[in-house]
Amino acid sequence: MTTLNSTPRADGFRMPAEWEPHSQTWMVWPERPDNWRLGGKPAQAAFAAVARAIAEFEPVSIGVSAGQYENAQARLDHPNIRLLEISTDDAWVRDTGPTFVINNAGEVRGVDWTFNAWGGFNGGLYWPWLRDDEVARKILQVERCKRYRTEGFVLEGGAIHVDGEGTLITTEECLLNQNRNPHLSREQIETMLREQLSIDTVIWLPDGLYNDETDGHVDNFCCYVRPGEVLLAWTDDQNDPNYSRCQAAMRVLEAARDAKGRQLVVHKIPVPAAIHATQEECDGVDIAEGAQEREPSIRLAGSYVNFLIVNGGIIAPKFDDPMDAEAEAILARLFPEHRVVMVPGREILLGGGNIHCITQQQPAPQGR
Ligand code: KQY
Repeated sequence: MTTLNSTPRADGFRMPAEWEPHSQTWMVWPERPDNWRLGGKPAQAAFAAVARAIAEFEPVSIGVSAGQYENAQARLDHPNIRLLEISTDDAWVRDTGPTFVINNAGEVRGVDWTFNAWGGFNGGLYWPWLRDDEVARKILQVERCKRYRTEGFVLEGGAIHVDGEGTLITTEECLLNQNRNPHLSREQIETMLREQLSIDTVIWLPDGLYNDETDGHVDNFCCYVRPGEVLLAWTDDQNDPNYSRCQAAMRVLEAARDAKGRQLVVHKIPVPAAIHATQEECDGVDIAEGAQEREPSIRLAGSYVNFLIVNGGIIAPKFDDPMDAEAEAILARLFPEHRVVMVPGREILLGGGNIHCITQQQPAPQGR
C-alpha cells in the first residue's frame, strides 16, 4: 500500500459531508467481554440489526475476528453485507477506521489518525489498542486507497463533523483534552485539521454530552444536516446535567460563521430521558483494569444525534423512550429526501456509544 508524505489539502483532497454519496459503510463485529455484556451476544444482535438496516440502502463491509467469523456469517447473511477477517481490540470503526477524503478526479484516499483508545494511559478505555490503531490501514489496503498517516497526532472520527464545504465542528472537551495531543496548541490542532481534511473554519463547542466516555465526542451531541444547518441535542430541564452544556453549545453556534460566511441555523432534538444500565446488565460485563466502570447509578450518554446518514436513508437509534417518536419526526422533517429507520440503540449505548460510533461511511468517487 502507498503511504503518502504529503497532505490531503496539498494534493487536492477534502473530507466530504456524510450526506454525499457513499460506496459503502464499514462496521466491526463486537465481542470484547469487558465492554459488551454476555460476551457480546446482545450487542451482536444490535449490530446485526444496524447492518441490515444500512444494507437496505448501500453495501456494508464488516470486520470480524477469526474466532467470530462463522458466528457472524450466520447472523449477517444478506446479499449486501460482506465479512472480512480483521483483528481488532473493539468495534468502534468510526474512531479506528480511516477518515476518507476525495478529490474531483474520482479518487478516494484515507487519513489514518493515531488511535489511543480515547485517552491512552490518561483515562483511555483499554490497553493494548494496537490492533485498533491498525484498522484504518487495513481497510485502506483492502480498498486499494492511498493513505495519509498522522503519526503521533491522536484523533477519532467521532470527534469531528464536517459540512463538506470547509467547516468542521468539534469539542474542546475532546480535542483539547490533555489525553489526546498535549504537545499541541489549539492553533496547531486546527492546522492539522486544515491540512488533513481541507478545512478552513473550525467551530469549537466547549463540551459534548454529559458522561460521554469519549471525552465529549461531537457525534453524540451535534451534527450537520446540510451546509449551514446543524442539529443539537437539547434539554430545557435545568436539573439535567446536559442543560449547561446545551446552553454553552448554543451560544457558540449562534455566534459562529462558517467557512462560507454563513450564520448557522440550529435545530434542536431532545435528549431521551436519563438512561441507566440495570444491575443485571452491569453484571454481564467482565471486570478488567482500566475498563469503563459499569454501574447502574451512572447515567449513560444517550442521544438521538448519534445517527448515520446513508444513501437515501437515516439510520437512527431509538431507546424505548417517549421521545423516540418526536426524534423520528424531527429527523424526517430535516431529511425530507431520506427514509428514516429507527433501530434499537440501548444495547450499543451500554457499550459506550451508538450507531454513528460503530459505522464509517466510505464516500463514492466523484467527478470522474
Ligand atoms: O462512542 C464512541 N465513538 C466510542 C465509544 C467507546 C466506548 C468504549 N467503551
